[in-house]
Amino acid sequence: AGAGSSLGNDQRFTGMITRTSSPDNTEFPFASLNSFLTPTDQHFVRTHFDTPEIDARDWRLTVEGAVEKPFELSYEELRKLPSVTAATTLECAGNGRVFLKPLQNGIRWELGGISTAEYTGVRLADLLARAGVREGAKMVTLEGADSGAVSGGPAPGVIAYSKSLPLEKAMQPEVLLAYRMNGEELPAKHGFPLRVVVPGWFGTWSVKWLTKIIVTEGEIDPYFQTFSYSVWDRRYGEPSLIPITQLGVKASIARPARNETVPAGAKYRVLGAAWTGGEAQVTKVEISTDGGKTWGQARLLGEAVPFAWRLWEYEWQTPAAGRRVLMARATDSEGRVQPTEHSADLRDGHINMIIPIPVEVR
Ligand SMILES: Nc1nc2c(c(=O)[nH]1)N[C@H]1C(S)=C(S)[C@@H](COP(=O)(O)O)O[C@H]1N2
Ligand SMILES: [Mo]
Repeated sequence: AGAGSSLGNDQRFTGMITRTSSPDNTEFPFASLNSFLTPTDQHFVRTHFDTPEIDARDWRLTVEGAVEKPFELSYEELRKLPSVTAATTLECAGNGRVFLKPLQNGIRWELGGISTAEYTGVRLADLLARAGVREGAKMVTLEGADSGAVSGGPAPGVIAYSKSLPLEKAMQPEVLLAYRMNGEELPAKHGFPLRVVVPGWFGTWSVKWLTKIIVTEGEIDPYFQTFSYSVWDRRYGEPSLIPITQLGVKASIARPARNETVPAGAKYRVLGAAWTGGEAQVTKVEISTDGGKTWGQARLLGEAVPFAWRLWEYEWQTPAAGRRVLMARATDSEGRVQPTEHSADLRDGHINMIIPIPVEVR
């Protein structure tokens, strides 16, 4: 059950779940979780605009702004640079949104707005070093080739999908510009020819179809990290909007699925995944099969992989017939415990409260 291997039993892939088809937003059916790495064609897809069609021969990546030596790279040049390969879990900030009360606008992800893949690419830090970031620079804007008119509330008209990463995070060795996914060429829907992978932070930072890297001396928080993908921060008293960054500590139950019927008086293998943000590791997953009254400990499978989910299992001796509610709760190496309730300050993203899974024992 470690990296790459399959859990072998109870495979139940029933097809991807289309949330919207134009633009393409597709959910991984989480109940079919069966391996550490999500097969590429089962990886969830989150797009805000139409998927751009890019011919790798015409595509260029430019590095510009507050740098000593701006430059551009072709796809071929890029692939000749030293590369690294690492598994990363991407989670959409809206994963689990359908379980928020009251129901929120936005894509109604259930549990499968999350997947794990192995990415190969160059370190963003290497390209920034080559360009020579100027003293005092603060942010690194990553711009995708996709654009469109955003709607709903104050809207700036037609904009590209872009994120501005603090320089400090951009320089971390785990942040990649990836051109391969699970050992194959990056598919169009996941950002061909090149995407950013920002491990430990919500998927929104991992800009697909990357064409521009712009270093700025000023601090900026563009549309996709203020109007959306932001949370209320009350550190200094007044609520102010700040971009979401690190994933929350979270365990999700894959099997049984919601409202599944499980046999009474039998051994049932409860299975799921758990993950957390930044550099932390999941240290514990607890399971309740009685709606949160009592908790037992799940077994963590495989080995801890930095910036990736950890699969877990729990053997449940099922009771006599009746309704039961299962819950999973993760704890991480920084002592953070998955909350029971969603904080309203986290708005409709950054969803990591415990999600009860009702089942029918029969
Ligand atoms: N250019 C671009 N990059 C993007 C997006 C987008 O709409 N355009 N969506 C982001 C969001 S919100 C998420 S969760 C991840 C999803 O990556 P995936 O589609 O490969 O799963 O891509 C991010 N990168
Ligand atoms: Mo997302």
